[in-house]
Amino acid sequence: MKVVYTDRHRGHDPKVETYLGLPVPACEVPERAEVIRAALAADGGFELVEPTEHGTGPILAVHDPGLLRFLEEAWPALERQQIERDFLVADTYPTRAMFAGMSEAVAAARPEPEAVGGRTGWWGLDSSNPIVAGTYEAARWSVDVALTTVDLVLGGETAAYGLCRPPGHHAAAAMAGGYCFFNNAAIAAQAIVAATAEPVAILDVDVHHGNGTQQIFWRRGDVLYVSLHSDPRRLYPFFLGHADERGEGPGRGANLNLPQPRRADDETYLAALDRALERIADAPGSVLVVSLGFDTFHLDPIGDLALTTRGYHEMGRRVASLERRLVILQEGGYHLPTLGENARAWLRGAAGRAPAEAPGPARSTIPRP
Ligand code: OKP
Ligand code: ZN
Repeated sequence: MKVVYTDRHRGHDPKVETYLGLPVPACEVPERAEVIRAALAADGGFELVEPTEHGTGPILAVHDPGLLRFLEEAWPALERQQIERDFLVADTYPTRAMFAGMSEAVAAARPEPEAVGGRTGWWGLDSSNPIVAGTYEAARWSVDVALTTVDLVLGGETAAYGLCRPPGHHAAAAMAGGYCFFNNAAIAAQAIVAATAEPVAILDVDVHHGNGTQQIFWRRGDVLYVSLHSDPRRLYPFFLGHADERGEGPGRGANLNLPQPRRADDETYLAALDRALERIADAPGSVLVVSLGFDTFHLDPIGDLALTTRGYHEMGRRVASLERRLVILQEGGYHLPTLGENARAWLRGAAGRAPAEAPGPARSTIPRP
């Protein structure tokens, strides 16, 4: 299987994020992509390819031009104002209650602030999403990784994997958040629709609900979004991801959320996955975009489910059994010691290969006659 990877993600290198206002070591770090790349390179069954540049057109097909402009300008604006710091995080957000009672027209006409602090809140969801000097460039390349993966699959590959970093599924049309700046999977899905005029499905198996992907395609009937995730009553992004969110207008019924119970294991999770796959099999289209997260792992520092490496192999196998072409894009997963093996297991399953270590009792090494 081809793996799209570039080292240009490394400039997005936050050392800290804030958790409830206090600095903590950053979770979404360059080493994530490096351990996955190393595990896949060592496997021998994967071929690494560099992404090609796709420009801003496919981004603007999904995102507000203001978000792109803000992300491009944020760091230079800080430098111009000689605000000395390693990372930028908002502290003031346009929370909906601030506008309560005002007509939609008045609320919608409030202008974007000029100060970079105000703009960061305007275009952001949460304060645990640091922007650093290299964020914009890395986020742009992450989109190019996704679009190059699309090119490979539309060019004839049955499946390809884009090692996107930073991830994307929390980014809405006009909002960054949750370690995400541009929505790689949404941009990829839109590019597939544009190139093939076929409907597309997105399966999101990150532990967090992909609120951004849901928002972008909420009123679209041609892009089905199906997500398994920890119940938002317990986990980020807290305000979306409930089972009763089903899409509206032409998108009515084209959004399926399957919130999972705390510590859900392989068996529980795979049963829910089968429901997700049945829904996708019922929908037209020949390409499936997978938002792939490994923060469902039992040791993940920020997730609360309990999947295992064997579970990932089985998940990959079941997703491939749909017999759709697969554009597999990396989202979260933060337990660095196992991230590489988990990605390897999932992708081997998707490629129809056996798990890396044979299950059951060790086979005899005595040569047979
Ligand atoms: C991104 B992806 C922990 C705060 C976590 C944001 C989580 C974003 C996850 N200190 N807040 O879906 O893996
Ligand atoms: Zn996640």
